[in-house]
Amino acid sequence: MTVTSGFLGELAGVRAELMDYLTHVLLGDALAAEYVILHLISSVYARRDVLPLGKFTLNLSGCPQNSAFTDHLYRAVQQLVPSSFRLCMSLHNMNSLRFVPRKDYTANRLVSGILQLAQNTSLFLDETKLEQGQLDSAGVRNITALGNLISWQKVDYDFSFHQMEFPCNINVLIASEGRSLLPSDCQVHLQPKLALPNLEEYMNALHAAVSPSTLNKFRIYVSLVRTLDYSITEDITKEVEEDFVEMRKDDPQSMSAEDLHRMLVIARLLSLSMGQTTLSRDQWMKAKHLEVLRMSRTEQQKSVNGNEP
Ligand SMILES: *[C@@H]1O[C@H](CO)[C@@H](O)[C@H](O)[C@H]1NC(C)=O
Ligand SMILES: *[C@@H]1O[C@H](CO)[C@@H](O)[C@H](O)[C@H]1NC(C)=O
Ligand SMILES: CC(=O)N[C@H]1CO[C@H](CO)[C@@H](O)[C@@H]1O
Repeated sequence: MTVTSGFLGELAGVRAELMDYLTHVLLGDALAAEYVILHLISSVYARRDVLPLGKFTLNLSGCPQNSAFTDHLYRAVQQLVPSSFRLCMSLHNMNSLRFVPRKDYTANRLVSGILQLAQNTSLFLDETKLEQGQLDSAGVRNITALGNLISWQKVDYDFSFHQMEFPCNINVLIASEGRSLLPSDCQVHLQPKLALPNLEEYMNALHAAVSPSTLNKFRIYVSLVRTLDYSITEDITKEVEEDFVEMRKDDPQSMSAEDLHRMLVIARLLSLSMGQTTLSRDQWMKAKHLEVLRMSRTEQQKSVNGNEP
């Protein structure tokens, strides 16, 4: 207990160091680093009917294609969490790998599938490896299974005559270049701030510069804040509601109920990332600010893509 309370005192400092490290891994993009931290500390903490609460699937779009960038990003994630799995979403993989475990009645055993992952595994989906071509019907079923994992945090094991549903708690990080085949809770478009002559050298130097004891602090930080309980007071709920009405006053289109829901998820994760177990006015404002920055990027991106021939 003393270890934990001692660590809580250090938490802000560790978070700042982790921010700095991830910003470097993300080629100087601090906003993307913020969202990756929120993603890493997310966890399904309850289910309301079938809806899992607490998950935060992140679509990191704008990742350079034909580059080792995603290899290095995965390497960083892998070092921060207890278990992780990387799936390259090539057409070949999606058409030929078995995603969902299936009961083989002849051999009388369960044939394993990719999505049979241990609880709390971080799943890294690399869509930058997606080439032009056709998904066959098995591939489409596989993508559907992946979509179900992301949206409902469950895998339906295939017992031929029936399916058995296995709830899971898997953080999914999608690295995409442009279009994505999968649903997500939030999309942040990467804006590299560095022009890199040599990615390999830069990343190797970066990984080498982080000491094992620093990495260990990062790991403790991520696992610890993931388990914190969170609640929101009536006063702040009221303030958030008033704020929502205010934001929609001038332009109701600018903010949907879904946007509000996402902002509350972000405010929750942001508070937890600071070791705060209840929402403060300050964190609510910060969450709103992050979202404004993120959405303005998405808008920019839309207009860039819209201008393409
Ligand atoms: C992921 O980001 C890309 C790039 O903006 C976008 O085209 C795609 O629809 C996104 N996927 C989802 C469902 O968020
Ligand atoms: C998964 O993570 C949650 C939250 O961090 C934790 O409460 C739970 O014990 C973990 N489960 C396993 C099997 O590690
Ligand atoms: C849900 C599922 O696993 N669907 C298919 C994924 O692809 C393999 C290999 O082609 C098929 O056997 C599965 O039926």
